[in-house]
Amino acid sequence: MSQKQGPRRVELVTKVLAANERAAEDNRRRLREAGIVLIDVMGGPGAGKTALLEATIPRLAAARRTAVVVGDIATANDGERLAATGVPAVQIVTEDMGGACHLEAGFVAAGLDRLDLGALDLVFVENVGNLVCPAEFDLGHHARAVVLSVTEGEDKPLKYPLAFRVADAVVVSKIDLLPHLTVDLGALRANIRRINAKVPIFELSARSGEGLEPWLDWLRGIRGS
Ligand SMILES: Nc1nc2c(ncn2[C@@H]2O[C@H](COP(=O)(O)OP(=O)(O)OP(=O)(O)O)[C@@H](O)[C@H]2O)c(=O)[nH]1
Ligand SMILES: [Mg+2]
Repeated sequence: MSQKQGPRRVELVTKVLAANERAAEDNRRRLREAGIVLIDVMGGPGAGKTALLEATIPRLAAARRTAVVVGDIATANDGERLAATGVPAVQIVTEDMGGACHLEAGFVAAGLDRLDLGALDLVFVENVGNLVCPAEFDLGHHARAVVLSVTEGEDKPLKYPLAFRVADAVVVSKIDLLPHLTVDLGALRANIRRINAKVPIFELSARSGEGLEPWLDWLRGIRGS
């Protein structure tokens, strides 16, 4: 990049983030007025975000009226999977809006527009599968969880630190696969701790249900603003 482009690019990025911050504040106000908690679920492609929500939503059903806003670059596959849990699910396809590799607060606002907020306590956002960009955008959420599957490698928290730094919880997913892998779970935990010393870590399997209860307890404990 030439020196000429540098400052202009910085200015543009600053404007994009400032516009996002205003939209995030609007979301926060709307959610506060409706008494809704918003939880953003991030993670790389295939980490198990949708599977985690498919396992989580029915188990919270008695305690929380839940809906989901899910972002993908293309397809409504995840929206259809999540709607099958019986809760309202809004699919955001970013290809229709420039192909963003993350959700922005304005996209989430468009998702909230399509929900009956008066009939909800909890909205999950499943962010676009990406361990980098989603972490840069405030959505007006109350908490953020990053999902990392045991097949992705112990070093990922060190290589993609921002997602782990901004996370309020880390879900280590697919632990049912551990007998087939050589992954060092101790090293993975230590790497998460190097980036975020105090973050709660939930090791679980959406497939077998093992380890889900502490994650559900954490979710139940999140309060709105
Ligand atoms: N064995 C096992 N497989 C899982 C588990 N969770 C998810 N998977 C599988 O991992 C693959 C990806 O799962 P998804 O839930 O689609 O992952 P995702 O993070 O939502 O993917 P994107 O939204 O495309 O980024 C699928 O084949 C799932 O069946 C689990 O706990 N155990
Ligand atoms: Mg998904």
